[in-house]
Amino acid sequence: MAATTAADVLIDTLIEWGVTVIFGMPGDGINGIMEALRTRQEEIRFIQVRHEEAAAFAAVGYAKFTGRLGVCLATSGPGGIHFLNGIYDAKLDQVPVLAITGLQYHDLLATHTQQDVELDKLFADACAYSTRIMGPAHVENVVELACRTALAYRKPTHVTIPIDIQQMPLNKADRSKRNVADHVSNLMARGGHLPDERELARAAGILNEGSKVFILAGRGALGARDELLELAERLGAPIGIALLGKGAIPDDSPFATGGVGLLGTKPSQEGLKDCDTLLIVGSTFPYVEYYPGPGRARAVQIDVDPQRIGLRYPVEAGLVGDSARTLGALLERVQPKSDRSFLEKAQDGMRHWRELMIQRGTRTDVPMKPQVVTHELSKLLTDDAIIIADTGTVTAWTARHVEMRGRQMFSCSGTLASMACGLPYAIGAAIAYPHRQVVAVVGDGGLSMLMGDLVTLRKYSLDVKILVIKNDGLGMIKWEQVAEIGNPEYGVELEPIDFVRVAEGCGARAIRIDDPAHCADGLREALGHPGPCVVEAVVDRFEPPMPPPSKPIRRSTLPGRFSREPRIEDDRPHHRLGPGARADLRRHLRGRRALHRHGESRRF
Ligand SMILES: Cc1ncc(C[n+]2csc(CCOP(=O)(O)OP(=O)(O)O)c2C)c(N)n1
Ligand SMILES: [Mg+2]
Repeated sequence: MAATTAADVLIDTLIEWGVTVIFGMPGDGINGIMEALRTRQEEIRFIQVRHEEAAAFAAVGYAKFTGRLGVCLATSGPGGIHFLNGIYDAKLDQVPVLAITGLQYHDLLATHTQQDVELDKLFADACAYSTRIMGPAHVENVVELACRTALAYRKPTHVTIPIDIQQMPLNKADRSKRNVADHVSNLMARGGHLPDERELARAAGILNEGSKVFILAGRGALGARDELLELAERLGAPIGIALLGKGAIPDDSPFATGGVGLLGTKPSQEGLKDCDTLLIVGSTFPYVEYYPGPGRARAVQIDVDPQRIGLRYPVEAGLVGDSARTLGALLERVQPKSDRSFLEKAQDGMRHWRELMIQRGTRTDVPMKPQVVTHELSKLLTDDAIIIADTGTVTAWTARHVEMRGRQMFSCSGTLASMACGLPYAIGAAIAYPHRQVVAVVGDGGLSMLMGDLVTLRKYSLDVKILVIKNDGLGMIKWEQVAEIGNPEYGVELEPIDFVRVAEGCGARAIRIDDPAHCADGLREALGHPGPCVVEAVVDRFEPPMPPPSKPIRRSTLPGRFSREPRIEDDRPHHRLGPGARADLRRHLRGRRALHRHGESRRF
């Protein structure tokens, strides 16, 4: 029997940690690891992608939707470098991901040799733990710690291993004297995550004293649906959702006011503005300007991570704990409120908001409005669908028009807000849940970045639907240039791609939709197709994601001169971002102001 190599120990340790899938791309810097994977393919699957960034994003998507460790593998130098965007996505959205890379021959490192990139240093900022393996007897010690660190702190970790060490046999004689064999355990111990009693009492007191309580729920609230709804019922509190928490409660709940922030709803923003008490559950939603002004509301925050308490809003009580358990403990301590007027006002607002969304989502204009596509999609999704949004105006259309229900799950690159995550997240989701509907809503810009991985859908027969909203442009940035800043658009047009032909070339089914009258039929056909399918939805390229600002807009591109008014969708008409957009805006804003830019002022 062949001797056990360092690479064998690496893969065996992952198997002990319950890892069943690795996303990656081979290379000469990881041939030893690939051989260990080949010989263990019954226990651990290697999913080959076409770009290491896609492997990292796929691992993030897999980890987000399963709560398990996502693992990705890349070769030395360029392979590892390609990982970085996905690994930072994991860092910023707090996702357990282990990146494994190859390193040059241990005795040639740092000598300007081929692919000589010290990846442990490169990953040091992104990862909670990043280290290089120094010999076969080092492998288990390091890899088990990398797995535990990622899972315990919900952060990315990284291990890099020189080419030659990968293939070295694990030899007893090579152990240092203190490295006793088998001294580590491949055990993940989980804590109870229950907050301090005094803080609980203080928090309950604050909630009991408040008369207008608003709940802001984020990703940390995803497993706490029943407790959230029960507490909202008891407090007569509306619940607004930070984007990563989409799906924490069903969108048709009487307590739901939908999203918060730029992509959120007016009732959520009004709730945040008018509440006297704010309960933040598992969210550090970063746009501080959407919170109540500091000191305007008394606040309680629940977060599993003590470092994040008080990060965005001055809270009086911080409950460090798991959301479901902590909400359960609060439920035992808060009194029911009989005054429902704050909730009823939010419910009125939501009735109006839902009508507005239906109006926006059922327009019959040609070219088709992008809202029509996500509006129709929402109705056709199964109750356990997994929905992913890429970054751009597509995020807005998905956030507003896809209404969560049942066991549906949602995610996006929330905090890094990276383009191109959509397709690889969907790969990760479909590998984890081959029998669930997986749909990614992506922009033409975002999809074109990692489009090669459409063929990965075919290779592994993944039942993924990619809905590309084709507006021939970087829509979000175009809107920012024209409507937010007031500049002419520049560098944001995209040379059109025929995604139908690209998809077909990659072995996927493809459907084009450009007529709102046939949108539902086209989507139904795509969703009903067993296997990968790309829907190219050709939409109005001039549709902006928001109405124009009521006050300008950022008066200048200089720091510190931005309008601090929180911006949200409302029922004012959208002004097209096409030719004449600036004239439109000029009319809208009635020439009330001059733009000051770099010392000069000009009217627009
Ligand atoms: C990797 C990356 N590059 C650039 C950006 C900046 N950015 C944010 S949204 C956006 C436009 C996205 O265009 P597209 O994917 O076509 O979506 P659309 O806005 O048109 O819906 C850009 C360039 C980003 N967030 N991520
Ligand atoms: Mg676009």
